[in-house]
Amino acid sequence: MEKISRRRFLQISAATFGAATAATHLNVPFAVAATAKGGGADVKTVPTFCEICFWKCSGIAYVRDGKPWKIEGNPLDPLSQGRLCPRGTGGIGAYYDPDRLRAPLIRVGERGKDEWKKVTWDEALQYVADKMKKIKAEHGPESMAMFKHGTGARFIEHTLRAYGAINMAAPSFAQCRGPREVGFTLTYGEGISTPERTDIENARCLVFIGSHLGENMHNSQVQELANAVGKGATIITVDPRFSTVAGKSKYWLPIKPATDIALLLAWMNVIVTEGLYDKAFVEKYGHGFDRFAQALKDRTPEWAYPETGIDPDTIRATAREMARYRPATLIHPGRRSVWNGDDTQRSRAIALLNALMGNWGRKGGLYVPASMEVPGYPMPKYPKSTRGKADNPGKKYPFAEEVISTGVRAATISGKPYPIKGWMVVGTNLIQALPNRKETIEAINQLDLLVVVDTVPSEIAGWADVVLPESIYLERYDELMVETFRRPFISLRQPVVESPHDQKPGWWIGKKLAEKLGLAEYYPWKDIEEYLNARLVKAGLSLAELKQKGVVLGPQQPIYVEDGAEISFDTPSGKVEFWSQRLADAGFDPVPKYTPPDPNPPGAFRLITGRAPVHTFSRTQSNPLLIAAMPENEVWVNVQVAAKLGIKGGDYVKLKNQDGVVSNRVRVKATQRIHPGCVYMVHGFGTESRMWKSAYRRGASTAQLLTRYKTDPLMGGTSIHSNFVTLEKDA
Ligand SMILES: Nc1nc2c(c(=O)[nH]1)N[C@H]1C(S)=C(S)[C@@H](COP(=O)(O)OP(=O)(O)OC[C@H]3O[C@@H](n4cnc5c(=O)[nH]c(N)nc54)[C@H](O)[C@@H]3O)O[C@H]1N2
Ligand SMILES: Nc1nc2c(c(=O)[nH]1)N[C@H]1C(S)=C(S)[C@@H](COP(=O)(O)OP(=O)(O)OC[C@H]3O[C@@H](n4cnc5c(=O)[nH]c(N)nc54)[C@H](O)[C@@H]3O)O[C@H]1N2
Ligand code: SF4
Ligand SMILES: [Mo]
Repeated sequence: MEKISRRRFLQISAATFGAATAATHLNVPFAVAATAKGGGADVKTVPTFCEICFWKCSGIAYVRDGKPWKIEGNPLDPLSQGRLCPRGTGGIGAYYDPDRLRAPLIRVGERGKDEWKKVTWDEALQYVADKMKKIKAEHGPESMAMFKHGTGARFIEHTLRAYGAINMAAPSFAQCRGPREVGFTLTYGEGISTPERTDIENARCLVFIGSHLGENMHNSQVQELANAVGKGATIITVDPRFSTVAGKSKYWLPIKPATDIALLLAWMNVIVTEGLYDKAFVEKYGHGFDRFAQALKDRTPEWAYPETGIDPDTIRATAREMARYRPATLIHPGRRSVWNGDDTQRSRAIALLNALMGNWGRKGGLYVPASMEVPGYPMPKYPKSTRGKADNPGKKYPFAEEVISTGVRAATISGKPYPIKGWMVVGTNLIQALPNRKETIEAINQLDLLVVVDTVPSEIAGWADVVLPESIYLERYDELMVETFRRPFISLRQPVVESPHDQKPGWWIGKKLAEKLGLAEYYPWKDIEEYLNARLVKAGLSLAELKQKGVVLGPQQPIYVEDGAEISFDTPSGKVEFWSQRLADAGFDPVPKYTPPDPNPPGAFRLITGRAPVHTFSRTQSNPLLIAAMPENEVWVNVQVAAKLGIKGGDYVKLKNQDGVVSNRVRVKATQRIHPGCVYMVHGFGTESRMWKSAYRRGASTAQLLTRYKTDPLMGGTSIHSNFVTLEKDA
């Protein structure tokens, strides 16, 4: 393995722009793929899209003497606009990761004990297929479940659906954006989707209530935020922590954690009672506004003050500031909306505050996204199941619109409504992603088969029966990327280099597994290139063109009402539901209500979490370029609190939660920048997987301390901010 130090990486980044041969493509945007000589080396450029997170920016990878050298944004790409985020730039490090899985593994010892034998792909897939056939024969195909995140899961999921599986869950619903999608759908009849339909760039007033752009590095949004700041937009940030975006704000509201609904209700109270809302919008499109206004009557800033710690004058001033710029005022809907278990109602309050601004479909608000039409490949139909999904029996969570990952886990533990005996896990590290590890391990112990498809020996891989090493994104084709955004576009992931060992792409794994299961008819194409080309030809394009450019734009469509975008609301009333009959019928509050959070136990702090600009959860923990930039996380502690505890910045502590779970040691950041009632850590660190050598026990894990969680009664989302910790100095 070639070793790259951070210093060398930075030198490379600085030197590249001067390399004339490499840079010419910037002026010739229709030929981004090229080969040339640069500084005595063979340099080839290959466009492809990133997988260091799920934003999927397109970049141009440079290959020098057959090795990945660097990657830059593809200027044709509306997501990256020619610039990647720091994680995307460091994505090259995934190729050089010393801990990469190199060959398929089958467990020989006890589960979780790291005793493995290296096997061939044929042996590994035969083993998986035999076990899957047995599960199907004994329990039915529904007893094989899947957990997934990311593009590589596409074809493995296809094989599982062909086999008859129906329980496919992504933690990115119940542990991430689920409450937001459901809260907005209940209000507007549709969600915010990915990439978010937020017109940050054109907003004149931006409100961040818990979302922390600048640390949350979703590339397009960070660039848009910088432009909005440059144009003088007013920024209001509500966060118990002085986040990066708080530093760009006119107002920082250091809210007491878990009291956001009180603030949102008070803001709406001011806007309604002072008549500051968009009356024309509400009259034309609003449903149940009078009952909504009635429900808010007593939710004054004076009422919210003792709950939130935000003084009434600030609440009024910020409410008026929002109203002043409407409809170009955007209350960012956030993304990881699972905080306290009442999150769908909080998200609905955010949806309603946006509605008062009349910003739906408006410039600087929530635009109407556009996408390309790319027909699918004709394929045999999947078998129909007569059994319902296992995650949400009796529709206990009536508004869950996707499979609840923790629901599949619960069904695996209980065997109800029917046994779940196999898990196929692709691109998600369930030990870090799901709350309460004990339950995850209890479920794993019920399984006859646990297959993990990963690129590194993550924690979940350590629990597997079979580990399948996937090629990293720079080494493979994947499904085409067709998403909704400001501008319709399509982008291609293609191999930049070959896999260094015996890793294989997801499409190959899916196809070979289907063959072993007797499901070859679900792969009527010879190889992935044939599949991709067939789809592209139907859209009037070709694989050759995409390979060359990486990204093709579709015709501009109107995304604002001003320019002729259509707006309609797919709700029961056909309008924006200020008052929701659906919620009332299901026994929930038709207008969001506030319930005070559980008080901190004496001497304990609420543990809250978020993102660091140079890491993506646990997926970058052994990327040598990114760990050089940030080797471990820190725990943020209010400086006065630290002084009282006799702790200084730079000290190492261990966190102990209310159930006695103790974390790895973690360094203290003593700062004014955090509310005294909570401590903050970036999520993803502190892995317990010994095989994952360069990640092992660096920093502390928020997930390990997440033993208690509340489940959102509307959609089954699980709260992430509901644990309390004390701090103990590490000897
Ligand atoms: N660099 C980087 N960027 C990422 C990711 C990554 O791993 N790395 N992951 C991506 C993904 S999948 C997601 S879902 C998003 C998540 O990113 P966002 O949706 O932007 O943020 P959250 O993680 O929900 O919220 C974290 C913020 O909420 C604050 N907070 C905590 N408790 C409270 C509270 O009670 N009230 C308020 N008002 N604020 C509170 C925290 O201090 C922190 O600043 O980030 C995405 N972007
Ligand atoms: N405590 C706590 N829990 C959380 C969160 C939190 O902030 N705190 N955040 C929540 C959120 S917002 C989300 S979206 C989820 C995210 O949860 P996950 O998607 O599980 O996130 P990661 O931990 O990054 O795990 C990704 C796994 O995919 C592997 N991987 C990376 N690239 C590839 C690839 O190309 N192919 C394959 N096959 N595997 C790959 C990585 O090695 C890693 O094991 O977690 C949720 N859970
Ligand atoms: S936001 Fe960053 S990590 Fe995510 S896809 Fe874009 S460049 Fe890659
Ligand atoms: Mo997420």
